[in-house]
Amino acid sequence: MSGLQGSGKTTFSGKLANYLKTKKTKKPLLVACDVYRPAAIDQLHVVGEQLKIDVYSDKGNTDPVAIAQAGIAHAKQNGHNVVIIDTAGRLAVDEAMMSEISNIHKAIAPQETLFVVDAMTGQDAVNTAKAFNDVLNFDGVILTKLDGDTRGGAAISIKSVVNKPIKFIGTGEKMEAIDVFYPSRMADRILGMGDVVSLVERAQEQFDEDEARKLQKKIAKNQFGFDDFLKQIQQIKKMGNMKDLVGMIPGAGKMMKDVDIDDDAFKHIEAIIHSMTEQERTNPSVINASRKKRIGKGSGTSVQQVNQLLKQFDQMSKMMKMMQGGKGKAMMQAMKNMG
Ligand SMILES: Nc1nc2c(ncn2[C@@H]2O[C@H](COP(=O)(O)OP(=O)(O)OP(=O)(O)O)[C@@H](O)[C@H]2O)c(=O)[nH]1
Ligand SMILES: [Mg+2]
Repeated sequence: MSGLQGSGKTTFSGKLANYLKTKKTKKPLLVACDVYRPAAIDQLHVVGEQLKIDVYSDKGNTDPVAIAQAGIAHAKQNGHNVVIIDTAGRLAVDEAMMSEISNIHKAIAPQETLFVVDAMTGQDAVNTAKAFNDVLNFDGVILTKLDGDTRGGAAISIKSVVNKPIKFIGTGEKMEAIDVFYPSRMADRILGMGDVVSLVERAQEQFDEDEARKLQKKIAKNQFGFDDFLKQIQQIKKMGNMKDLVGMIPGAGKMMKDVDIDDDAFKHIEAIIHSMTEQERTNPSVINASRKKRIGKGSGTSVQQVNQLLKQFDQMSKMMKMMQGGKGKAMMQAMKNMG
């Protein structure tokens, strides 16, 4: 993994390891080759712990080439079949960084050398890409931070200058915020058309057929409670942050550009549900005025907010019940009533 400081190498190393582990059932090892900042090594360990992926590091060692080689040996001994080597970046292209990354590259001859670049750096990204490519002749580009305001126009320039494919894009700080790069989608993005295809894909990834079937049964039996609701929220959250998701809806990205979407839009809802007792969650009809007061207090919200959630929940339960019964028309009417 090569690239300038802060471009997102460490983050992407984690994302890629996670992607390979879950989608391709590989057993990756992350190797920390940043010998300048002890915090950089810790950062990779934090990522590894979070993802339950092994990390190899050697804090006392100041030779990144030796660490990379030892990392590969460690992988062989421990049954890993992919090694991802995270390297140190510098603020700007300089000789020291180039010779360091080039030495690592020569010593380990990786199957794949990736260049990580921050999409927000705009046309500067092109010069950096060229400098790294001259030294490494890398195999592909990773474009990070595409969740920001940038449209990613640099993608086109980079491709035209180094003529290497863009392989993945990073769309957020979370470990799930990684997408395979599709030129047509990028073209749509640059033209501001949103990315419905990615949105549907993300929804499909999080969709759990068993859970859905269980849920259906519960709805049919009128047993859908707040615990199930909480589970649904958690699934939506796994799809990424709200601003990302909204940005994928055609037209919405532009419209919502200046609207501040709380990354944790469900915070209040979750707090309210967490303040309910088991009985209240499974049978919300027991929630009377004094219980509402208690729940509001416990969750740091107001009785109005509790009321609002209860009302929404009630409407949602009715709607789900209608969907079950196949009463399409009644459902449309209910949706209209909800505005
Ligand atoms: N919004 C957003 N932030 C990102 C993305 N990728 C990385 N970041 C953030 O960018 C910052 C720098 O990322 P790192 O992965 O530490 O960058 P690095 O290239 O390893 O930096 P050095 O190790 O200092 O060379 C961190 O705060 C990340 O959370 C992305 O796709 N979107
Ligand atoms: Mg790093």
